[in-house]
Amino acid sequence: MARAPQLPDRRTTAPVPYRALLVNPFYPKDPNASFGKHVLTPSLALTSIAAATPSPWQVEYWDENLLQGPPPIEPFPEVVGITVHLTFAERAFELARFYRRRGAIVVFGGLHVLSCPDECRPHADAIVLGEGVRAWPEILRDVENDRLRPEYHGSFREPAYAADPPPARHLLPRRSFLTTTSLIATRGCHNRCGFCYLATDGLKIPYQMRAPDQVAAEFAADGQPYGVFTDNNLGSRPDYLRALCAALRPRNKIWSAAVTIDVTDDPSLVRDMALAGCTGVFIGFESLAASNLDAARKKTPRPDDYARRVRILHDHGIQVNGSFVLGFDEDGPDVFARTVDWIEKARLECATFHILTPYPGTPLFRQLERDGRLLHRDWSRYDTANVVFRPARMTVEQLQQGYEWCYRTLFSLGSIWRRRPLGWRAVPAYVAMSLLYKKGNWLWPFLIRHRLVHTVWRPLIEISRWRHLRFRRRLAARGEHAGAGVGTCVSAGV
Ligand code: B12
Ligand code: SF4
Repeated sequence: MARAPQLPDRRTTAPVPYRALLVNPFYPKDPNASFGKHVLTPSLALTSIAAATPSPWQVEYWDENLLQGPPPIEPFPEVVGITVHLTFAERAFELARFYRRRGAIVVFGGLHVLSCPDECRPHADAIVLGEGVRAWPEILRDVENDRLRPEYHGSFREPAYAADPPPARHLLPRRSFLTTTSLIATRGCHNRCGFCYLATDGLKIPYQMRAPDQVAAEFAADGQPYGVFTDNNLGSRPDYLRALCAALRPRNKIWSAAVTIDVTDDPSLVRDMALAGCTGVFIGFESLAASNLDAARKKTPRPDDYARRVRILHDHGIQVNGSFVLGFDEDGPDVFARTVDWIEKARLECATFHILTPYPGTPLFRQLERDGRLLHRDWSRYDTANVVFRPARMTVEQLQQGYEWCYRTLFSLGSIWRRRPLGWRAVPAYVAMSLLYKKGNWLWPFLIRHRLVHTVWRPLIEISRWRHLRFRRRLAARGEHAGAGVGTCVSAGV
């Protein structure tokens, strides 16, 4: 899970006209966290643009992280589209060199192209800054007519977003993911936290929403029992979330989504979510210190109210995967034990930890650069698992070791047990899922390589869905407090 597949050293045939290949490059996996999260659900970056491919182009999809080797060279593609994030930019450049040298046209898109265009430009024949669904068909037409431009711009403000075609999920290898139903209903967020990629210079994403019925239909069309919303914040507009829930409810599916904790402002909204099939939420708590949240300009309820709000979600059968950022300026060496202790007391079923990471182009990056606190610009280590700046109130080593300690402690059998759901019926599924997800890093490479991910995970999902439907009937019949703890235990999120 640490090394990219080797590229073949063979002669290739001439590029086949109208043949396009889309590649998600390899990135090394953090051994402290679960390898399972990388095969939970795919990114929508490439399936979204694939859906806009004009005829007679044929498109193939390759995700190097599924451990099936390097991307294909037969038939040799005329165009190779690569998504580029900062952590795997170097691998993207290597792939680009490989395909360009053999005659393919390479196109880059993705977050890193937007934040560091000058770095990406020399490695590709064309780069796309921003939204790609409208640029992709234009690029292919320009290739056909031999008038490819070096740069294309896509606006995330495009009102046509609501009418985008559904992502081409049929291209995905279904057995390789827990679910191929990654969904996206909205983009943007009402917050603009200083450390978030949404605060990147030049990235303007107004909160936009797709028609609830259209999203629900997409969910049904993929035929899977479980869907994961990849939205930055599905709860930014409570009225919209409520309408989406109304559209999802008759489908009898289960799903998870990233939301901010203020979704609990109105417990009736949480109830609607539960009745619509929500079994898990991914919540960026970020920090238990209000001063850190203020410094990041995150508009959020106070940390001393977090536990009560978590209980509202639990009371509605929704499991909570909390995301915590370590290394804010107010964090001293006591932050690790304090955070893990709180997570156990609040009985969060799952949590992810992230070392504060200044993404290029964000206010946080500018501030740390100005203060001379950046340690290097090796983007491959800007993956929230490595310390890349000098922390204010501890040493680099303390932050690194504290981060690793948090994962070790939270993934221990003792902690898994201490955080079990209060309702005893939910405990067996929770324990099974936790062991697979948190203690299975020795097993995941085998499951991924042999495409057994879906087969192994699916029965647990089916049990969760079946239990959820029973719970939901009780919830609908009895009002708000029907019981606790039926979630899928793996909530959306990174
Ligand atoms: C699904 C997801 C994952 C999945 C799959 C990741 C993968 N690379 O395969 C999993 C769970 C495995 C994952 C893991 C991680 N992720 Co992640 N993930 C996401 C998430 C939630 C959704 C991505 C998505 O589907 N977006 C929707 C698509 C449609 O938007 P898009 O990617 O921007 O693509 C559009 C354009 O950029 C453009 N485009 C993109 N590629 C291309 C290519 C071409 C050729 C063209 C023409 C256009 C084009 O067109 C697309 C359509 O408009 C995003 C948050 C988000 N909502 O975007 C975070 C996000 C991308 N992840 C992030 C991070 C940090 C990680 C981790 C490092 C976290 C961690 N510590 O574990 C890991 C490791 C991954 C890595 N090393 O890069 C950050 C990246 C920050 C940054 N500045 O790079 C994000 C933005 C989350 C965040 N809020 O910070 N992730
Ligand atoms: S609330 Fe989350 S998604 Fe929204 S800006 Fe802050 S970190 Fe980003």
